[in-house]
Amino acid sequence: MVLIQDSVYGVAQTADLVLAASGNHLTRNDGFLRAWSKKDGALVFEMKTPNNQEANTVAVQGKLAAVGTDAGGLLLIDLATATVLQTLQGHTGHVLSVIFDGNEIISGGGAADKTIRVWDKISGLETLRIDVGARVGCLAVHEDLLVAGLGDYTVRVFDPASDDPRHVLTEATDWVRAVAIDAQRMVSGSDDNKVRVYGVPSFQLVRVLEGHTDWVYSVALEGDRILSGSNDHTVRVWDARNGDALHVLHGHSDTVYSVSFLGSEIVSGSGDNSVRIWDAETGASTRVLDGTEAVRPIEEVLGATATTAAAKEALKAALANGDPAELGRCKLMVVGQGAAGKTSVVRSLLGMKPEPTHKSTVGVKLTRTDAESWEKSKNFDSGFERQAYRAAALRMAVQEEQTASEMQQTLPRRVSQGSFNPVFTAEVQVELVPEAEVARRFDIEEIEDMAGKTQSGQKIFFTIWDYAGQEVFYALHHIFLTREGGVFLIVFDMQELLIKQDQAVEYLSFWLNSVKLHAPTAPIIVVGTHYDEALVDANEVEEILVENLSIDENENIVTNPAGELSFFPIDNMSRAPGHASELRAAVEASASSLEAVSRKISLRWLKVLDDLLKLDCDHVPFGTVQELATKYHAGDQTDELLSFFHELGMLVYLRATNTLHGKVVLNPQWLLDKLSRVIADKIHVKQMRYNRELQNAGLKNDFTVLRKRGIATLSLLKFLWNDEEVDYLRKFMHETMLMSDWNFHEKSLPRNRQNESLFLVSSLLKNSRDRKLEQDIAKIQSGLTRVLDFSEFFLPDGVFARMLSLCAQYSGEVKKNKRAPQLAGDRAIVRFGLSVFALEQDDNKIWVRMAQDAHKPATALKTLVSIFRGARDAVFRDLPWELLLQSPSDDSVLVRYDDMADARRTEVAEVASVGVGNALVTDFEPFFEDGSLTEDENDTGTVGQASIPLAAGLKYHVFLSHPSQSWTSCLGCQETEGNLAEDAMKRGIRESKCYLLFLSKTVFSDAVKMELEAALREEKPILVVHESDPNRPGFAPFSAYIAAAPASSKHLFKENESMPFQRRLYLAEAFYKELISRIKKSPYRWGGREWDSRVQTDEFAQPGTMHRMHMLQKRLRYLGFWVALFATVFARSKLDGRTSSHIAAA
Ligand SMILES: Nc1nc2c(ncn2[C@@H]2O[C@H](COP(=O)(O)OP(=O)(O)OP(=O)(O)O)[C@@H](O)[C@H]2O)c(=O)[nH]1
Ligand SMILES: [Mg+2]
Repeated sequence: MVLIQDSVYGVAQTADLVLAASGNHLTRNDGFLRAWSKKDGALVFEMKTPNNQEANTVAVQGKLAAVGTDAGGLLLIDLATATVLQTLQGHTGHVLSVIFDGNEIISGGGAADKTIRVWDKISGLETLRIDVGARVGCLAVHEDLLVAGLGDYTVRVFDPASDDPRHVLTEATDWVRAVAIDAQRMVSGSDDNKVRVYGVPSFQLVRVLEGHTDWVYSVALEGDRILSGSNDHTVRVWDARNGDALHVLHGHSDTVYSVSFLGSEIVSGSGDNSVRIWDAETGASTRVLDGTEAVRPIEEVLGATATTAAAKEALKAALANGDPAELGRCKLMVVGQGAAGKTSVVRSLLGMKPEPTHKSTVGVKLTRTDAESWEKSKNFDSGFERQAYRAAALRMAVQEEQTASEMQQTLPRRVSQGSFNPVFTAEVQVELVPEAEVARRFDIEEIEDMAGKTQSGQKIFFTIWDYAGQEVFYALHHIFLTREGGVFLIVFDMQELLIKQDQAVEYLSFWLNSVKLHAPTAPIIVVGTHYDEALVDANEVEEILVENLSIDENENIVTNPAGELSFFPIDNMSRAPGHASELRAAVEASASSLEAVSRKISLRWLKVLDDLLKLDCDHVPFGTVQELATKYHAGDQTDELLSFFHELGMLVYLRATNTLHGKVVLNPQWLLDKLSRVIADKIHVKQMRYNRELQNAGLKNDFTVLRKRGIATLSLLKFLWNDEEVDYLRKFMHETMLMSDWNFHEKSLPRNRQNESLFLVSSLLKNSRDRKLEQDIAKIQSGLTRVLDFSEFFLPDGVFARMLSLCAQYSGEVKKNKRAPQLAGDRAIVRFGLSVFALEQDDNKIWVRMAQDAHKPATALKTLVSIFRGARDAVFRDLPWELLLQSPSDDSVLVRYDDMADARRTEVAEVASVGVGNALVTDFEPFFEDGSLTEDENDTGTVGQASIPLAAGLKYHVFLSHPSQSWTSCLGCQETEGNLAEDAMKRGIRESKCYLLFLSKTVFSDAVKMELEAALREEKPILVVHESDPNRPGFAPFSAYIAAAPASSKHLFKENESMPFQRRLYLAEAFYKELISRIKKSPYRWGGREWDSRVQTDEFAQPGTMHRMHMLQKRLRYLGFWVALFATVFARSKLDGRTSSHIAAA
């Protein structure tokens, strides 16, 4: 027990307890909540505020206390166990007032916050926020009326119907610091020294009580008595019926900040650091409490704790509602140069003994741990049971007094407009665990045990991703460095930094940039290893880091309080038990600061994860997860829950394309191991090269070709992947642009394998040491030259390799004049048919030089820029870059593309060049022969149209559904407004061969529903195309389309039958190719004819990386029709109609 040394700002009472919240304005760090037994005045509870802020206000409900502190702190405390049940986060400044209202907590913020917030007690979620625009001095509630006394001199009365006050009372002439309300009256106290009494529910002023000689800080109501406490050091008791002053209570020697009235007992708290209890009848002070009283356990006052039956009920309710749980998981990503000591740092964190020999990590190594003990955890579980216990214990603590039936009703009902927590909806009760299993699976006693351990901010489990440092693995980074759920450790060898400063600094800079690019807000902890080396001086290292990398200015970097450093020096060879303790503490603190880590999720999500992990598979189809989620009424959240678990490093779920999205990798290590069998560096390759099995399989030569030239045979891939999921892994690598088709003759293959599929793994290409390639590049007489300039930030590893990959793919698809590209890691010569060009990377620039005699150079360049955008998007969207044009008349002049486009638009003659001086606009005309370059995604180019006759009675090939913004922009249709009149729409559909629907987020408007019905009635074939880019505004997960589709046509929407659309010039033709091949494979016969050989498929056939299609509900007559359809669509045909458009035959 400690003497109260600070002002008592808030008091509250129950029949048994008196509570006081205190703090110190001067020290600002001494907040306490205390409670005394009323019976004998014993001190039964004492808790320092966990955030070290002064406690301004307290409310009590049974065994629960709510405390508002400075700096936005609002805490729900279980008095019985002295634990913080919930930390309610949201207020931005001091919390000045708090009250309980049934299952809700209502709080008011001070001048920096000016809001009233309503919180759900169980979930801890904010369910309503009212912005009142003034300091909220005090709150009171009676039935459905909420009263707030404000700093703008008003009292406002709210009801649940609206955020707008029902009454605004303006009688006070200064701050209103106090309000109280019951069925008959509402009382306010203000800085004009007056207490005002209003009638309820009229809120008419009844009388003004005068007597206080200074500000009125607090008021209370009990029956016909009014109580007020003031800055004049007195407490006054008034008769509410006539306004008579009954008692003036003298005793406090400083401001009375707070009063409470219950039965015949008055409690007051004062700036004289004491709490007084008074007899309301006599006005006598019966007890003075100052914190020095004898101490007794609170159980003696509160009585027995909950029963097993209550625990069971609480568990059932928590499961049924899918109560919120804090997952408490974090992804710890360890990166840095090869042999920097990354794995050793992980070992230090885990308390493992030093490993003096370097066993280089392959790919990425995952370790799971919990932070409390920093021990490797053997069993990786979802934490579902633990979280269910916690939720149940929380419910028990929060809801003891309520009956089980009420418990089911406690989830937020009033989620307001802004819906702060969209994931958490529990209108439907779900049996997460069957009744019979509950008893078997859960140990009810655990809940009772847990009652005291339900603090928020529990221990955190880490999934440690130890990345290999060798450069070839960087290609994997964009896939596995995640944005929100993780902390980064950038590890470097301090000795290396001191010896080879330039190189080490360059590496560190690369890593800092990479992390900034992939996770712009993630905490970064920089770790310097080899602290044991004699040469190493941490201050010298710090100086180098500050000087060369301005490491001290990077706000994401966690500073090391010991020695005031921007990094954490460590000796990984140390056997001292605590040698990593500072690092551990920094990791834990950074993790708990992450929103994703403390985010509350539903137990339903956890149950989905739990079921998935129980399957004990390396991977499952997305559909499996969807089914599970649907079972637990979270089907519409499948995508979100998977993305969340992905961010926290628990599984791998990528959404960029259908293949990626179609499989959820539950064991990331499985995927990482498979990938790093192909993308391996030379240390690991050595072991493989002499592998018996490889020789026995006759693949030694294949392996050499892969290592030397990045070309893999299918047999080799099968061997490396152990014949497991070869198709998926191939597609995975394709779609993450790690691999592309290699459609060229390979002479090193034996004759009997000449037809085998080949692939290019461009990240294995080494920088050129090939004189021949250099000479060949030099020989190219360059025509148009364009530069992709990244010098504003940096050019991450992998962009160039991906460009090569895509170029090789595209080049292999062109039939005419096909020749294999000549490739190296930093330069290449590629042919797109008759166009030859050179690609070169130097520093932060990529140079693209078309040969002078290139066929259609402007078109080829345009395709290349589109390819680059594809590569950049795969690596990182926000990567800044600029497109420069080299003057055809003077090699030394570079001009920004945007400047040039502007100049042409505004018809000026000259434009500033990147260096000095001006350039003539007309010189650059050859670059603009094929239109604009800036956004190929709005301009998918032109494809020759097939002339396909239409049957009699038909006027159009396609009726294009209500064109959405995204659809029209990608097709280049003109924007249309309004709807077609119903009969025009019906006529249009009747006169069209088919109906085409492009799915985007808000597709199912009434107009589209009508069209769809009309098309169904007319038995028109319906073709569905969907937005496939999750980063576009029109994107929605497929489940959302299905959910939104009208019942009559739901059966049409199956993901595997819709064709994904990608907005890339170089992919446009692949779209047709896929379409045609699907139709070829289709079981339908076309009007009795087989595939119409007259259609020149080659014209359209550009094998692509993707695409599934089709959605043919009805038979189609002619294949040619489809060709025409897409030819027409992509040819930006004249569209006719308003919202709905008909695309005429060519
Ligand atoms: N003396 C000393 N040696 C260290 C320290 N940290 C790591 N080493 C040694 O440095 C070598 C490389 O350490 P690793 O932890 O395997 O390096 P890594 O960064 O994981 O390497 P890759 O996985 O290949 O990228 C090993 O031989 C370690 O024993 C240290 O603090 N002091
Ligand atoms: Mg390692």
